[in-house]
Amino acid sequence: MVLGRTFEDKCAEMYYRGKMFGFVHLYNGQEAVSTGITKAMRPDDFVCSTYRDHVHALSAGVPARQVMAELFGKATGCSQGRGGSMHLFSAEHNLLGGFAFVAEGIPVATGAAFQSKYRREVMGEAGADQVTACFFGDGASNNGQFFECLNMASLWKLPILYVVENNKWAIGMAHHRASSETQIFQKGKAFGIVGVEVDGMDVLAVRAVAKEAVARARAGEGPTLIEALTYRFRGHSLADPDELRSKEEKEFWFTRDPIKKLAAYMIEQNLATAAELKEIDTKIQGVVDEAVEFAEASPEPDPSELHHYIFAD
Ligand SMILES: Cc1ncc(C[n+]2csc(CCOP(=O)(O)OP(=O)(O)O)c2C)c(N)n1
Ligand SMILES: [Mg+2]
Repeated sequence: MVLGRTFEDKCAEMYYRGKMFGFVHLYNGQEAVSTGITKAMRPDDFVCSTYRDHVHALSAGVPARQVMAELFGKATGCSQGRGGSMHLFSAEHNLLGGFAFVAEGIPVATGAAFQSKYRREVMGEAGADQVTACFFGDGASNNGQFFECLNMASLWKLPILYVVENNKWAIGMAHHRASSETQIFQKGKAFGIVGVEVDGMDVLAVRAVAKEAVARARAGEGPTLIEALTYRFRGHSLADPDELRSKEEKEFWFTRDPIKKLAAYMIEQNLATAAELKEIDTKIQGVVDEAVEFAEASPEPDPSELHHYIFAD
């Protein structure tokens, strides 16, 4: 979580210094969701993200230097400089993307879950028991692809976690103004899918829910719809002046900061001292600073490479 937060703060700094281009959507405030879900999974499981994807990539194990280099458009980036902020991808870390269109990842993740099941049951590959985590927002849950995919995933009992990061807003559209049923997890019922609501500012609560969902998926019992109640601490993107959300609302959620909450819990339970937590901050700051140095020093993609990867080689 500290890596995610520190990385995103550094992104904001680099964006305003003109080091990266296009839209950049930061994840500050939502770290407990990515960490709680992904750390309950295996490294060979699949993760599918949205345009708010930097921290999902980091949680999936993509090194910070590769993510930062991608944001700088450099050849050493995880998408070799072709993707940028919204199109992070790593075959090595089973990160399926990075998608600019709202809800675009949902069918891709559903397909990933389908191939695990198909390889295992039809092709007889015993080791093909990977689970997929599909992250998306409250706004995306009103898109048709969500409903089509829930239907098929339930029908085929696919090994997938649909993780809705309900941060109350879709750009400037408040969730309660856009959704006929504001409790998104309730929508699982219509498809015979287990739906769970969890405090998305509490990493241990998210992890507990994720563990159960992963076990269900791995055992062939099908998908889970997890609604994590969370909040983004910054504007929709770095181009958003964030004038639509009230000061009171923001302040309410700042007090529930998932990193501060876990730190307080760890100190109270004698699991760590303040000095040890400070050491983590210092170490992570070093990782992020090194990622920037790496990105700055890396070469631009070679123009002769431009046509690679447009079609499968
Ligand atoms: C298909 C499509 N429609 C509209 C947009 C413009 N758009 C970008 S982000 C966004 C809001 C999505 O909100 P949500 O799913 O809650 O995710 P969050 O940004 O809150 O993480 C919209 C409407 C888009 N990118 N794709
Ligand atoms: Mg949202």
